Amino acid sequence: MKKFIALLLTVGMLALSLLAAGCSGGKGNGGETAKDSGTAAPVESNPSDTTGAPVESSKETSSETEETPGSETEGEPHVPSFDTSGPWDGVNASVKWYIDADPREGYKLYTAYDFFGFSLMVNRSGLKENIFYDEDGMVIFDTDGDGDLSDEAGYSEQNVIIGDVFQGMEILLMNDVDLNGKDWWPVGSNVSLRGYFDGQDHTVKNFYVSTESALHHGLKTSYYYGLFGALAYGAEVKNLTIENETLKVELADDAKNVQAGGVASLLNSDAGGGGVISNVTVNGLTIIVSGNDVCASTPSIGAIVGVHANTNVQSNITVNDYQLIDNYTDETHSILTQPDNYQARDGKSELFLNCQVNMKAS
Ligand SMILES: [Ca+2]
Repeated sequence: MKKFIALLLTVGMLALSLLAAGCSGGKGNGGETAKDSGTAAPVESNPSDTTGAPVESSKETSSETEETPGSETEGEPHVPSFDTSGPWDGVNASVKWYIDADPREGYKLYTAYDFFGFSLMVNRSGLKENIFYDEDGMVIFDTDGDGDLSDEAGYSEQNVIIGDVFQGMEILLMNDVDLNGKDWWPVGSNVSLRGYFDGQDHTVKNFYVSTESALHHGLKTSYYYGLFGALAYGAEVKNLTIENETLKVELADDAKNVQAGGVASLLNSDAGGGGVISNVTVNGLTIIVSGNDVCASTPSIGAIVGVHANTNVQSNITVNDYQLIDNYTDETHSILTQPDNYQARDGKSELFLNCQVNMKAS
């Protein structure tokens, strides 16, 4: 009888471990599927529904830990896992500004790492992928590419949030940030930003978006090129200076609906409230379009936005030193841009109040 029980236990444990192996394998696969579905169609689903409860609970736990700092001061001084003060490294991100925030005061971005954390939160919201972070609020990435985050430094299963499109919320830029010439993932690449971004007269400088950029950060393909991708549901971008921006639009066989703009790629339709840009200056914008592809639809290129698909007035926007380098050789789909260069299609020039685009002197 004892032998029989021991046998049962062994079989049971074997089954359990098989189940566990199946689960961890499924995690990786599930992630891939989420990425695929994110790219297949524009995701305008219900991110507001998915952003509710877990966000609140994560904030509660973080504020609880803040109220009991006593034990930490007695031990070794805490050394942060990462120095976020300098220019962006093109990889890492912080969400500390989010988990510690009182949303009533707005979400405050202080560093380039915070700014990328903002992009990551919006874009992962579209991908429906969780964001795990360490005790300093640095996002944990799968550095060894095995599809498993639990083997990464600083991982804790409790420290997790889901993405957010910031519907009706204010996001404040508190400093100038240097993106250091790295591959930028436009904020709202596969889902629209819905919040109010106030640059507070600060500058975001030195960034680059190419076909590869989204790939580097977890999305296979993005059709959006700009500091911001799509703005919708009343999203705003205001009081900001952008400096030294390059958009490298390479059109491949599967390219479609490519939209590139110095500030944002797409101001979405009026459904829910469109998107609004005001008081933004771009100093130094180069858009390079290349490729030769009969399958691609016409790429929409504008110095301010690629496509203005709503009836909101955009105001006080200036682009200086704009350069459009056209190496696109598809005879059936030449680049689409309107004579004023503000945009490529849909919006009327009357919807751009007190705006100008100054070409780079050749
Ligand atoms: Ca890993």
